[in-house]
Amino acid sequence: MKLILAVVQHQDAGHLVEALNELGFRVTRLSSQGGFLREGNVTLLLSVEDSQVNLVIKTVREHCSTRTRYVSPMPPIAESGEFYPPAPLEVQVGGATIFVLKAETAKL
Ligand code: 2BA
Repeated sequence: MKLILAVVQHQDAGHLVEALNELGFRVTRLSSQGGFLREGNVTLLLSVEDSQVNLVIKTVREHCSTRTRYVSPMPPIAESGEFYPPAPLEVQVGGATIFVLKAETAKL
């Protein structure tokens, strides 16, 4: 068995969970937050057979898009009377960040 953790963007999570359910996968959806952008994202938990890992990854790839975000860096300490606002930093987010871990499942 494998435990798959998939960090995905909110916009993609609904369709992705539907698709995984239609394929027969059980999914737990957790609200999470990225440490860098401090924006909400979604972490999906799936326990699957080893042979199903590739199908899950393929399905995630099909439903998750890369998006561009712009982050405003902290302004530099201003010299007397001078102010140069820093240019926004372009950041590519997604499609998804996936972790695959060995797992044993027990249902109590
Ligand atoms: P965030 O931490 O909010 O990161 C959002 C995006 O910002 C990242 O997209 C990446 O392009 C950029 N980024 C993150 N840390 C950076 C840094 N120190 N310097 C420059 N740019 C940085 P993704 O790589 O697609 O990650 C999307 C989300 O997936 C992350 O949100 C985080 O919640 C999760 N994630 C990504 N890598 C992870 C890891 N190694 N461990 C745990 N969670 C991870």
